[in-house]
Formats: sequence, structure tokens, C-alpha cells
Amino acid sequence: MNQHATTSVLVSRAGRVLVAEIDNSPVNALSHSVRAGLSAALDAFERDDGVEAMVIAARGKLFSAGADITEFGTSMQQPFLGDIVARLDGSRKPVVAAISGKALGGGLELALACHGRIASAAAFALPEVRLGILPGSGGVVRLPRLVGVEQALEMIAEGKELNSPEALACGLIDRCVDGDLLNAAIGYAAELAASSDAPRRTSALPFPPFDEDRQEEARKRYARKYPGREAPQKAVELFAMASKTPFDDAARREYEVCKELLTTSQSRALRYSFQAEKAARRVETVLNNVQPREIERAGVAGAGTMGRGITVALLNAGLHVTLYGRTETSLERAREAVAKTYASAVKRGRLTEEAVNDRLSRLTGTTGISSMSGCDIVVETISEDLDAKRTLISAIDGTVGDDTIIATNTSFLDLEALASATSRPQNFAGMHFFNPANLMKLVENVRAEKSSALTLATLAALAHRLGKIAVTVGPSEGFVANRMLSKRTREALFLLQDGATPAQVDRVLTEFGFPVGPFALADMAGLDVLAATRASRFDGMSERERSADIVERLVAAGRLGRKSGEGYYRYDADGRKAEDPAVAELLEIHRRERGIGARQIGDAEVLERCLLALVNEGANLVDEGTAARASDIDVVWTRGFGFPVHLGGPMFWASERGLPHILDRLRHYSCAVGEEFFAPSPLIKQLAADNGRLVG
Ligand code: 3H9
Repeated sequence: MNQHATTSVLVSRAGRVLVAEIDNSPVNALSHSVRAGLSAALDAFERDDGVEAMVIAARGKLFSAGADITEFGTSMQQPFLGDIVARLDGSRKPVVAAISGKALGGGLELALACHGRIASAAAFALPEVRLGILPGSGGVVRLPRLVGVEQALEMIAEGKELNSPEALACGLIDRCVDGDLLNAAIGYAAELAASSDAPRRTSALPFPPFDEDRQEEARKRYARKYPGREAPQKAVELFAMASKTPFDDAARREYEVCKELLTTSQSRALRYSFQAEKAARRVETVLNNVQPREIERAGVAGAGTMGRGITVALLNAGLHVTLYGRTETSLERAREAVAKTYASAVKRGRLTEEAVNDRLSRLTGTTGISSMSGCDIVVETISEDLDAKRTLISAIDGTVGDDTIIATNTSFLDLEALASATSRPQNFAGMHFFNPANLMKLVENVRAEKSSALTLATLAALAHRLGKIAVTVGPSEGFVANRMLSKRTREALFLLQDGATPAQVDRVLTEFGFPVGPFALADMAGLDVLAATRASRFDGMSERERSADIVERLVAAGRLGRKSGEGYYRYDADGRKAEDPAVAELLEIHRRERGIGARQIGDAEVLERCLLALVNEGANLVDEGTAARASDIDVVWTRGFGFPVHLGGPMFWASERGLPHILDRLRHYSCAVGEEFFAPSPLIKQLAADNGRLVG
């Protein structure tokens, strides 16, 4: 092939087919240089009578990640993606998209405007909604014409991803190939050119019916599933409009809506979150050109709930796993739990039997710690008992190779006390998973005093490989996640003392957007567990905090949370919760004994106190360097505790309100609740004085 490069697109000829390959590492984003390259390729294609068809393909690991997110908010340079897409659609000669890896957002829109789509094993999605926007270059007006309204809505309003067989089955692509994609695409393009039929334009297909009942049903569904989110609702509106509007007018409206959505605070928050997650992955030490170590064999020491979840996560990522359990019985139970997780994935159509067999074939169980000897990493994950952990870690240290990394999945123990149980403190760090570890996206990687850059880089890379977002934090009691959570929990308890009810606090926070309120969450975690945590922190607690012994009283009354059918709430046999007058009475007695008069507390105060408790502690964590950057805090809260991502996270939320206002409110609650709980963080004081922001 005779090849020349125009900007970020390589153009070549294969017989009478022009081949344009996008080449814009790392993800073939449709940056200006790509758009200019595609435009030039189209010029050549239209001009040259010697070519009768064109293929758009891509170099690298994926077809295209879509519009270049870094260009959002800048003045976009022509040619626009919409112009290119319109030219493709209208071409009198056929164009085929050859899709490998992933076609996302604008990348998929490019393919939708072609006259044929052929793919190897790939994934297809319009994830714009995750950025608070909607497709703006024909995704909304074209996709439903190919795959129907329901499938298109799921993809556009929810960001659902399809794989190649699914895309083939619903008509999104025309062909799927196992072998050489580019050659197959060239052959397909030549076939289309040889046909006497005019190129098949998606725009010429009818928009499927979308009647008012279905619109209403979709609106309600998304209001339930994505409360407070604007873009999914807008998607329904756009579909309704496109179903009764000529194609070109509808395409123009789609673009306008995309631009309008870009200016909303939700989109700003969601785009900020995307950048925050990207930043979190940049462990400072990794920036010093440290290449992470290859990890293929992992050990999991501890076969309890966390160990099982971590095992599944590692197996899913293609690793070989040796799972250590103390007894054959515990190991057997863990094996059954892992198999059950996979059986349910098969039942839900998420995994094939073959894929499960492959995963299970990579799992070895053992009751002998010496079986860990060949592991590249061992994650210790037994219960939070310092001595027991030290003993196990020391045994692991004695059996594995010198380079092996040992990570501990502790959520609050002193890392140095654990590191000192090894002869390799440089190869030791915390890796704090959240339950259920195979599903929860967040991992806190915790730097111990002597953890090497290589160790931290390797843990960050491993978390990424597991499909998780890792935030690397410094040691501190509870690290970032649990330290902040404990402050919110404390404030929620104070609110109960002051007169709020568990149901009110939970309702206010779920209305704000948290999936679950603090008291329902406490019932899930187990009140005995929380009482034990409070007991372990008792010495460091203030008088007021000690006196808020509501959890202890509930536990003494036999209310352990969901597992005993009673906690802050009462649960029926189906697990449905209801308020319990016995809890109201227990709170009343508690207040009487403490001499606290209950008062009516407004919802606004409940919300403000819970959020400010987070914001202030988050700022302290940044100030003292436990969190490397304020945006890491937001990643922890959006990914770990369901802080509504369209509000950015506590640091973004505070920055949007303005730090002078936040400082004002902290001072207000310092007086009303107690100086020691709301004493403004020095960082907030300083930023308020400078009119600065914590993030964004
Ligand atoms: C859109 O298309 C709008 C249209 O409708 C048109 C409107 C008019 N742009 O995640 P990775 C960076 S909206 C710029 O580590 P992976 C990423 O930040 C767009 N940069 O790799 C990272 O940079 P760094 C809709 C992007 O293999 C590097 O590439 N598309 C973009 O784990 C490597 O990424 C999306 O929302 C981008 N579009 O995953 C796709 N995408 O090295 C969002 C990535 O400096 N992206 N980068 O940190 C993704 O889902 C994943 O990044 C992807 C690769 C699956 C592509």
C-alpha cells in the first residue's frame, strides 16, 4: 500500500479503495488533527475517480474514544465532527467503517454515518451521558433508525455498551470478522461499490415510532433510576422530537442540545469527575518514570467475604490466583461463594460457561501459606486483628520471593505496625478494597512510610487492570474514606441527639442523591461492628462523641442491624425496612438522660451539617497531605460512597457554593454544635480569603 500521512490520519490505497486510518494515540480521540485529516481524506476520495469506495479504520488498540474531551470548553476549530459525518452520509460512493477495540461517542457516530460497518471483537457505546451531555453529531438521530428506540435509548440515555455479537444482532453493525479486519473491510467496501444499489444511508431509514405512552414510561423510568439527572430526560425529549422531525432539522437540534448541555453545572461536574479520576491514577511516584511490575500470579490470604470478592476481581482480570484459607472448611465455603457469584453472572447473561470455566481454572485453593511462594503479589485480607495480621504477613514474607509485593487490605490498622512484620517494607503497602470487592470501583492504595515508588506504581496499575479506580493516599486513621465517613456518622448521631430521626436523616441524604442514608448503611454494616469500631477509638473521642452512645444502646437492646431484623429500623422477612417506635423511645430516653432537649430540625440543617462534616475533614486531609489532591477526595466519595457524581463530590460541591460561604456556615455550626467539630480547616480559611476553590 502506498501510504502518506495527513495530520493524524494515514491515507493509503488498496486497489480502488481509499483507506483512511485514524492514528491519534493513545485513544484516537477525534481531535482537530483527526478531523482535519478525515476531511482531507474525504476531499481526496470525492475528487479521485480512480477510487470507488473508502474504508475508515484506526491504528492502535481502539477505533476511537470519541470527541476529544480536552477540547470541550475551548473554542472548537473547524472542521467540526458534524460536518464530516454529514459528508460521509451524503457520499455518492460507499464508505465502510472498520471497527476494532472500541467505538465510543463521536467515534461511533462516525461509524453510524458510514454505509457499512464491520468489526472484529469490539465494544460500542455512546457514553456522552456520563459526561452530562448527549451525542451531538448524529448519534441520536441515526442510532434509533438502525437498532430501534429501546436499544438506542439504553445506549444514549444510560451509556449501555454492546459487544460485537450484540451489535450484529441488533443491526448496529453489518458484519463481524475473526481474522484480518482491514482486509475484510476493504473487501466489503469493494463489494458495496460493485453493487448497483446506492449506498445505504442511515439517515434515509425511517425513525421508528415512539408514542407518548412510551415517552412517558421512559421519562418515569429515568427519573427513578437517575434522580436529578438532566441528560437522560433530555434524551427522551430528543427522541420524541426526532421521531417527528425531518432528519436534517433533527440533527441540527441534536447538536444544539449537546452544546446547551455542555454548559450545565451537571456536565461541568461530570466532566470534572472524569478528569479527577484521570488525575487520581497519576500516582506522583509513577510520574518519576517508574514502570510497574508485571503481575500475573496473585495470592489472596484470607477466605472471608473480602478475600472472596478480591479473588473474583483478580480472576476476572485474567490473573492466576492462589487463595489461602485457614481451614479446608473455610476454603470450601469460599470456593462455593466464588462459584455462586459466577453462576449468577451466567444466569444474568453476563458471562458464558466457557468464560467461567476459564476463570475457575485459574483458581487454586490452599491451606498452606507456602503455596504463595510463586506469587508476584499477595493481598492479605483477614479480619482486622493487628496481631493476627502481623503473624500472617510475617509468614507470607518468609515464603514469597524477594520481589513479591505484600499488600494489606486493612481499613484502619496502623500500616507501620504491619510493615514491620515484613523484611521488605519497600514492597509493602495498603490496598483497601470496598465490599463487595468484585463490584465496588474504588480502591484506596495506602502508602506506608517505606513503600517504594515501584510498589505504589504496581498497585495503581493492578487496580486499573481490575477495572477499578485507585486513589493513592497517605496513612492516617481510617485513611481518606473511613476517616471522612466517621465524621459524617458522628454528625448524623449528633443530629439524632438534637431531635432528628434516623428516617429524616436518611431521607434527606437520599434525596440529595446518596444511594443510601447513614443509618440504613449502618444497619447493613452491622451495629455490633460499628460499636466495636467506636470502642477501638474511644480513647481519642471527645466527651460529646462518647456521650452519643446510641449505637451501643441499640446493640445492648439486641438490635444489630439487618442481620438481626432490627437496628435503626425494623425489617420484615423480605428485608423491607420501617421506622420503629422502639427506636424513637430509645432516643427519647437517651436525650432525657443526657439532658438534651429535642428540637425540630429542618431538612436543610440536616443536609448542611452532614455535608460540611465531610467537606471540612476532606480539606484537613488535603492540608495535611494524606490526600495528594482535593479531587482525590471527590473520587473516593463518588466511587466509594455514592456521592452523586453529577454534583462532583464534596470538594466540588463546596467549591461551587464558594468557600467564603462554606467558611461562614462552618463558623455558624462551630457555635451551634461545637467548635471542636466544625473548626474550619486552615485550607478552607485560606481559600476563602483568596476567593479560591478546592477543585475545578
Ligand atoms: C463525544 O464523543 C461527543 C460527541 O457526541 C460529539 C459532540 C459534538 N478525549 O482511560 P485510559 C485519555 S464525548 C480525550 O487510561 P483505557 C485519558 O484521559 C466523548 N482524551 O485508557 C487518558 O489520558 P492520560 C465520549 C481521552 O484503555 C488516555 O486517554 N467518549 C478521551 O483504560 C488513556 O485513557 C468518552 O466518554 C477522550 N474522549 O480506556 C470516552 N478518552 O493518559 C471516555 C480517553 O493523560 N474514555 N482519553 O490520563 C474512556 O472511556 C476510556 O478512556 C477508554 C480507554 C475506554 C477510551
